Amino acid sequence: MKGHHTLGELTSQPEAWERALAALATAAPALRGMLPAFDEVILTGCGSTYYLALAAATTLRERGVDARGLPASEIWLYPRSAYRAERKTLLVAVSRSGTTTETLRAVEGFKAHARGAVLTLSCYPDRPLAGLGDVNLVLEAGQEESVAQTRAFSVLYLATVALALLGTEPAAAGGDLEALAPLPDAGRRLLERYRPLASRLGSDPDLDRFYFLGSGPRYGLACETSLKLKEMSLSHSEPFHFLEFRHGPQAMLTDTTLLIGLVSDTNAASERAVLDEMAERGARVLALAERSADATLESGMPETLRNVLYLPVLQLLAYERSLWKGLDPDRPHNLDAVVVLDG
Ligand code: F1P
Repeated sequence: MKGHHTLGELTSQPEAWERALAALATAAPALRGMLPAFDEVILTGCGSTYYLALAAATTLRERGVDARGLPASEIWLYPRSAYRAERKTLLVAVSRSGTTTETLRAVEGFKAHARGAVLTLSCYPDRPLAGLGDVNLVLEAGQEESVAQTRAFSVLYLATVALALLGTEPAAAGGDLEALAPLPDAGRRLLERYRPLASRLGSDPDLDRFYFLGSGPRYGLACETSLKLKEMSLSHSEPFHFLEFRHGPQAMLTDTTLLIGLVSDTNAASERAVLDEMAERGARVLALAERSADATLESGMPETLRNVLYLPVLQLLAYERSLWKGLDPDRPHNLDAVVVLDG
């Protein structure tokens, strides 16, 4: 059956999050208080895991950590612009497969030339990346058969939220993984409640382009969910920071556009204003927010901890669009699960 693996991986995310949270609780002593020892944290990956790095870096910055997200290829090929040897840096390398060439090369180069340490986040214990770090976290709950990441992404992203919670100074708010415990139930509810909405929009013949808007940590998630739509359904899809959409991209707006907003609490008014304005110009809108939206998260959790909940409905949208176009979500056109470079 087309999309069999993707659907299974996508819908089993709440159980995978439960397993991941248990694994992270076991790993907590290695992460607790880890970050203040470093001048800077650089997070890296490729494709989905690069977008994860962007989202995670912003979450860390929100908690007072000097953090950046970079594609692994930039760290490998442009080390002088990526990090400074005199700064004590933590490199957090993220990869589902643990075998992506650029990520392995980035870590090897960093270990040879930088001052600091490496934390790896991956899903398979026997793959090369899982042996390269000073601390290696393997989240087996993220393993998957499909090419496009869904469950792996959310599980690895959760690991970075745990790092933000545990790794910052004890004085910082939160501080414990208990705060993440409501996520699996909230995820279950979202998957059940919004499957029909995702299916309706996914099979809507009057849509031909999709723009994903997200700010703060949600920009990385907008990039990832936009990538899902591209990979699985070969649709025209782009991510933007919310207010950036007015600065050019809105020229592309048509009445066949679906504008998808990952709306925050903090800046809800400014973000909703963009969606409303574009709706007036003819776009269709899908807003996701904690409350009062087309899809509501209803987590009752602090904003920085609940961002993973924006993912399931949008992953479902990509899956449904792919099926509607007669494609196989498990096997995107022209893509392999891992990019391994020769030489
Ligand atoms: C990263 C990745 C995937 C993408 C593609 C190629 O892999 O870029 O995100 O979907 O199929 O590989 P990984 O390093 O996280 O395993």
